[in-house]
Amino acid sequence: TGPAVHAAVDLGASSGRVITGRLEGGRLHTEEVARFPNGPVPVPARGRDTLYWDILSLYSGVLEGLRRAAEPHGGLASVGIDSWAVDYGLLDGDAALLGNPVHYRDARTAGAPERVFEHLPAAEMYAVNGLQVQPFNTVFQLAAASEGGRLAALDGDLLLIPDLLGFWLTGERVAELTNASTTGLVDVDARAWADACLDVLEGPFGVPARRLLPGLVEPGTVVGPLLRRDAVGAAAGAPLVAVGSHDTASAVVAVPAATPNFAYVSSGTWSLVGVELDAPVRTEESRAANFTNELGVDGTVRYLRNVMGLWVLQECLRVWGGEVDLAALLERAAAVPALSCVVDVDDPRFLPPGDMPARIREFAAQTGQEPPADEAATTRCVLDSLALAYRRAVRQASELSGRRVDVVHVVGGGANNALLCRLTADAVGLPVVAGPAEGAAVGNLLVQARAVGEVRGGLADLRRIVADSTVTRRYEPSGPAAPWQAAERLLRG
Ligand code: LFR
Repeated sequence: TGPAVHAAVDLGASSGRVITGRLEGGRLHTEEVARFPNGPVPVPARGRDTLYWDILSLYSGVLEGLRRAAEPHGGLASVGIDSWAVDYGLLDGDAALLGNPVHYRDARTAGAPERVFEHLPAAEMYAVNGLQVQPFNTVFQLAAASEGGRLAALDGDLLLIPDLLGFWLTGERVAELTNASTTGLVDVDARAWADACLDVLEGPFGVPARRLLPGLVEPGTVVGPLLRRDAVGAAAGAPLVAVGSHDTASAVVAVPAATPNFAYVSSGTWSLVGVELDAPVRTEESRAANFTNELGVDGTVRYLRNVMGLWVLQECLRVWGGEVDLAALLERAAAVPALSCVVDVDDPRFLPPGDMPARIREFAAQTGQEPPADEAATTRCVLDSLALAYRRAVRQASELSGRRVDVVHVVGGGANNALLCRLTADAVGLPVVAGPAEGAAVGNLLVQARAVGEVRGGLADLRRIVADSTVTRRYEPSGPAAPWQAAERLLRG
């Protein structure tokens, strides 16, 4: 028999992938066996559209990917699923899916945080869950969804996206902890559901949270074997491992760092920028800077901030139409003078889908800047602005946590964007090490391999495997800091 083959299901906001991995001689060899599109689906409703995820199409893509992954090997050693965070499906008492999961970019959460804070003030909530305030945190989505007592009678389950797919594959209901920590309903010290937050949902908002939420499991837990040979083919019988099911948690496992003094940018649709800690930081300064303490693999804390990420560029490309050649566009963007125009990518106007080039022009006009003249200049504006946001987030993460940072690791699809990596090194003033580009899948695979006993050790050991298996690219900082400081002052005053 050949080496054991594991399969990672990694669902991102713009595509889903099934990637196999096998360990040989201390190296992880990966292969993409399936890729399927994903994205927000606006559906007309009274008043305004609702944005959904097409969960059934994702489920079909997962099934087909698992069949393909298993077939040549006559089976799989294990399977793990990770995805974006916060979103969920609701099941009724017969475990039937109740409606399509709503996309976190849907407008239903407008005003929801403020309504929740009337019952549990933001500072008190942060003391418990350590979480940044994003309007789409599950706790706020549930408060919005419950309007008019709509969820009060519900007697079933609430499952986050990877746990929902895992339930369909195994019949087992769990809440994996790294992803659950993004709901706003987890006590960051106890790594358990947080009574104070559940009470608010159950009282004023009438959401029967304790009835709906399954038991929490730490990443690395074996959930159960895949059922349904008719659906998953030769993958049937393989154990499903609850990996770091939040994609960012898996991506941070795959940072090929050799020391603790690193920052990371997990760069995909979002850019998650921060450091890895042993314990949460919940100072008032941290809360004011909207830094989050998400839970990581092996008892770690992912201390980070969400930066709007390549989403802004993805939406530009969508608006410009299908014919844009990204490589050529990036080449032209590289020739545009640096920092000609910058925007605050974290401005809420960039969160919903829409005409990003127009929003960028509007932002430029409001801040007294010359708006970008064409597609290349707009692209350069987005990349300069992202690098500027990374500079701020890396520095703040280091200052607020006291963790020294000597190097910035970029993992995820953005590791392939050489211009963005170079700008990041310049903006932060530190070396950037880019890769692996499939960070979440790599972290997913290694946590599986360890759970089924194929590798041993802690995060440092897993990271050595990543380093030995990845061709990384290094970017040294060049140029003065002054233009970046000036751009920062322009945005922040
Ligand atoms: C990245 C990510 C972020 C989370 C956002 C929304 O893919 O998981 O960590 O804040 O998506 O779920």
